[in-house]
Amino acid sequence: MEQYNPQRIEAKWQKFWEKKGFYKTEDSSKKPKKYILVEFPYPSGDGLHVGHVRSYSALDAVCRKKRMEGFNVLFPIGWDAFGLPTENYAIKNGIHPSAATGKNIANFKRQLKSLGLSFDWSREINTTDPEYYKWTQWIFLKLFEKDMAYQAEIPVNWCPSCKIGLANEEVVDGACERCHTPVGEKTLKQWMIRITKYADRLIDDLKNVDFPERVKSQEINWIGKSEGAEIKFKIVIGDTYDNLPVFTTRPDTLFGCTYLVLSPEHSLIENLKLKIENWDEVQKYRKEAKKKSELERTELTKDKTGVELKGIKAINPANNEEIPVFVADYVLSSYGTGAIMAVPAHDQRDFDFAKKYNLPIKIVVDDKERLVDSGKFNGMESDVAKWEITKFVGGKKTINYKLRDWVFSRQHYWGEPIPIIHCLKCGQVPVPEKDLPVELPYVEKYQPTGTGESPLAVITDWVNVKCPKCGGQAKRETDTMPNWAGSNWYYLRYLDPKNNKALADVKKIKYWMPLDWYNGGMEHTTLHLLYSRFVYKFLYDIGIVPSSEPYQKRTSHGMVLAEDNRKMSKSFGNVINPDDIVKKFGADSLRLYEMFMGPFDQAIAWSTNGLRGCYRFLNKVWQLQFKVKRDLVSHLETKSLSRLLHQTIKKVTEDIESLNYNTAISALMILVNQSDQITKNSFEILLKLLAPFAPHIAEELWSNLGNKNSIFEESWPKYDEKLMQEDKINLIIQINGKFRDKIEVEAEISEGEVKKLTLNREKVKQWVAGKEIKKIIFIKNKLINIVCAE
Ligand code: ANZ
Ligand code: ZN
Repeated sequence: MEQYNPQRIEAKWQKFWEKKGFYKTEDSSKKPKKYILVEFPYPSGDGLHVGHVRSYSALDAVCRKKRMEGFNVLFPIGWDAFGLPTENYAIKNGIHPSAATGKNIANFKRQLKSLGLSFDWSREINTTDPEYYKWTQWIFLKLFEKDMAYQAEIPVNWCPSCKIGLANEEVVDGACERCHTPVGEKTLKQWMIRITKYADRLIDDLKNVDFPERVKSQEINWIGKSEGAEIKFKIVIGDTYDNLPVFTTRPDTLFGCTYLVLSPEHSLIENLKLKIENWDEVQKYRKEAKKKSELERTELTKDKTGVELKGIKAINPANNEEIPVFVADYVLSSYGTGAIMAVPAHDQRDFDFAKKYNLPIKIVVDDKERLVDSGKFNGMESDVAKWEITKFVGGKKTINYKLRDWVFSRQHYWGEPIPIIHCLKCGQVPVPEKDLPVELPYVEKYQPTGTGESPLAVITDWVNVKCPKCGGQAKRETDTMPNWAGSNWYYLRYLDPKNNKALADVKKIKYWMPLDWYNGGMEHTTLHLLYSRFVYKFLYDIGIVPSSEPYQKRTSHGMVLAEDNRKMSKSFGNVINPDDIVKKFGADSLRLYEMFMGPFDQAIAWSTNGLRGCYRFLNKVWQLQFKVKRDLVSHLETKSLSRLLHQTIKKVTEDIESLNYNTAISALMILVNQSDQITKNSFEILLKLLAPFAPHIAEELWSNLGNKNSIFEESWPKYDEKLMQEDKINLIIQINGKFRDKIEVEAEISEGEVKKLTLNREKVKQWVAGKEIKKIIFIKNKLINIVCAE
């Protein structure tokens, strides 16, 4: 008997599927459509990770099943290839980023193909291809045209190691998302995108999509909408006055405000320079604050520091009391108005500060949420008092967001050039659409300069151009886009990857969008996911796409950790390379194992034993082909096996939809273990259920059964509710031969089970209490008789 040999069968079927063009997808069809997507990989020098395999195998299983269920399925793949990792890799290895990208893509492609994933390779895209980024630039021009892109001199997060400005989303726990170096600050002229204009819609439209709750809440918290009031305080400077607005979410506590705080960057401080009596001290404090990151400053547990502005006072508008004004770094310049009314009795940070500097602490809301010590508002509910007090002092209701406009320029070589020309006479001039793409010039030196200028700035014959408007001397913008730019809209390009008139044809967009299912990493929730939802809304507003949300359903896979429970990392030497696994065990075992390893959305440590278990299981399926009773007709198959078969169909069908791959596979394992005598028909069903997870072996065994077509041209098995049901019978319980009770049990129940059930029944316990049981007589499907000593 032939042994299971994945190396012999896998390449063969991969070629077969490719030659038949099974995964080429039509852009119109009588079948209902399903657009299923996995986040496209970044082709790094490290090659494919087993984490990629987890996501891709899972969604591949969904696609294969959906095709068998009669859907027109689109399952594309491509490369998200601009950005720092490739640039760093290129610098380190002394090859050009474009050559490095080509090399890495070739490797990734070979690896993905060796897994037998059912991607439609004819739609492959690459974000670094000028024909692709032409449209990334085109979207930028549209944003610019609608005043959604602008330049501003702002302090940005600066990674001293990557020598690059970072968006807030790219700073994780105060460190660079890529290299984990603590982030500093640098003031640079930056391109910004007004994502904040879409803040409300980005929150509200989450109601209409099927995303995991944790994804929704992360996005909502990141956007950080907070409703409050802007209240003006009078600042007394000798005998003149100025006005200072503060943002507060608790105007109801205004009577409890005992001092004001300005952020060190607040412009009022500079304006009061001549009036502040302790200017040197203030100035020194402000310099110190500059060195700290936002995270260090806002840390709740940190020691609060500050300096009073001597010679300056403020007037609390609620009670006209004079209060001191401080500068303190726990107030940020980038939020609200950059100044706060401090209420130490009701705000922890203010409390800590007041304790330290001996400032009055005045309670104004009691534990029943009613106002006290607040003049005519005493006794009012705080929720009502909020807006009443705001009105009383002439404040206005305002909404603030944590979300900032998106820093959209990078001072690096390996990115899409921003298609803007700077002209002394005309200012910022968009590159005319007909001149797109603005191609990235091929240069020998692409190291970051570290000065805050892009390496493109020194390529004078690229930089110096004629102004498209006036024809005068002008310069190209030399910053490039962040590595999130290309992934903002890539799912649209798959619909029409060769189109050179538009980012994609309108009919195709109408047919395929919105996407039905999008799987990707949790770590992209407030980055790519948020950015691409925003860009899609913008495209909707300018009439390019038919709906305002791109993804109907989002799921996220958990990480695959190393066998030692740590993150896989070269430095720990614990990385599992999918190539090695495919070589040794075959792609089917790898895929099956990654689906079986545990709940899909949870982080799971790699287990070589688990992998071996899956390999053994596939061997068992292989052996089963020799046990198939070709002449056994189905109604002679044992009833219990056919019942189990139908139960398994139901389980696998439902579990694939709900991401419960591990339980689907264990159901298949149980079925195989019970299938010692199996009819050809039942074995075929079993193979169809296995096919989404282990497509190669399923196809091979299917063809060994004499089938001429592909198993993937078959339709998905249906279960029969009637056949699934356990037969129930009424069993009679006798004590010493007399009828005493009856019990409903499954027909095939064993003697042991019945004994247990019977002896546990209250009635039976009463009858046999205190008596010795001599023997038990069991007649299958009829009765159980307990014989006791009288
Ligand atoms: C008085 C007050 C009393 C406050 C109270 C809170 C509790 P969220 O919910 O995050 O929007 N705040 C305003 N601007 C700030 C800034 N630039 N830097 C640091 N803190 C700032 O928080 C809003 C609250 O954070 C505001 O309401 C303000 O303190 C503070 F019992 O005003 B509150
Ligand atoms: Zn000009």
